Amino acid sequence: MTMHSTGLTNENGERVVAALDQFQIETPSWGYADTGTRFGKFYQPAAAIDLGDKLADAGEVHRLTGCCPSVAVHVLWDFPAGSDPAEVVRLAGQHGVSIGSVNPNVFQDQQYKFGSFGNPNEDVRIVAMKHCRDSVELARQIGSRHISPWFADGTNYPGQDSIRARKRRFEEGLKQLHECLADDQILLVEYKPFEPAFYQTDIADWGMACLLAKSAGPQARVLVDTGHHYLAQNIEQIVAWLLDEGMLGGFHFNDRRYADDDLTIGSIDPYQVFRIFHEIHGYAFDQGGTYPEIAYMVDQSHNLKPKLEAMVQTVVVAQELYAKAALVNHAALAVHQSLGDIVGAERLLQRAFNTDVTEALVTWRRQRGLPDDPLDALRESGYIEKAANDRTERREQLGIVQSSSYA
Ligand code: PSV
Ligand code: MN
Repeated sequence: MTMHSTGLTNENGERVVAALDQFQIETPSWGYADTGTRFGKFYQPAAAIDLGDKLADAGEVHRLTGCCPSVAVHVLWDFPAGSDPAEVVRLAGQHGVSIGSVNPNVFQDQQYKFGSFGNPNEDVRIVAMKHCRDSVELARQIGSRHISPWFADGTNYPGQDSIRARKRRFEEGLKQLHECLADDQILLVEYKPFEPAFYQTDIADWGMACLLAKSAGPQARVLVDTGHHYLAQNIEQIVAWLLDEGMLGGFHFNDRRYADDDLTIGSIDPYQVFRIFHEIHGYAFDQGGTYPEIAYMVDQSHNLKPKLEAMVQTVVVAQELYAKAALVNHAALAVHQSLGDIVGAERLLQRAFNTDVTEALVTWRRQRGLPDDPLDALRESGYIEKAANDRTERREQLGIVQSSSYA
């Protein structure tokens, strides 16, 4: 058997390299800043203070991993009133990254107590629409293709509002928002079964998101946040259905043990992530090797792990699982499936999952001038210590107090 320089067979080595070459992951600006739970925050001296720090950190993650060229931004958090979009683009470029998805924020202000697009009050719906349209315009100005609103809308008690009326308001709102997209922009519709609404969320699952995206228009797709599912839910089945419907727009990667825990991807159930990637590779195989356009994004809250380490770890684990899933032999799988050979079929998945792809990843990185182990390289670089010193000094100068008040 001929061996590839990756330690795998030639065929498998090529599969891994081809898979990694088209797998890019967007990191979120909010993953670099101090975050907490509703009980409080534990501050980190190296946490980003402003967008400049976030872009610098994202640039460092891309420099180490070679696969994170863009950064997701949250409009209210990253573009305070008066900020200059051109300056943000320039700053991102300076750090070797670009601005990726634009996330409007229609959940934070007092006026959104009863929702945004689903709010019974038309005045609030108009304000929410204006903010979303402004976000689309901002995305256009900074050359960003993905508009990624997340709606915290819903109700907390039975009878609080008409579920059907809220659905209609969403249909109407998303249609209107879709109208102002540029030809190359994509509207991502994210769903979540609960929180902060605890009786019903207006876009509670993939089916609702898919219906709304279809009725909004041809440039709307569904965004699968891996943490936004009930525990026993089969996420890869959802992914397979969305792929088949041509409606899978992107992912927010994170892992969870209970609910929307925002833990790092693969930390709890790596086989689940592998199975999701397996569906994507299988779909591409059926399309003659062409991969669908999917925006892979991280959406995690690194409260206890050092933020940069958590981000690099996330990216490396995602690459590893994506590479493992690429090892499934789809032609052989189809034969086992047609014969009803359940054990043979499953063994193909298990063997791929259990294959050590470390050497293959190292080879891929060496060929691109990247460090063999991005996490070790980060730890040895002194970047985190320097950021901690610089940012602590800047906080003092700016009078920023990292108090442990409730978040
Ligand atoms: C909501 O839980 C969510 O997943 C949305 O994507 C938000 O934009 C993000 O988290 C950050 O709060
Ligand atoms: Mn999300």
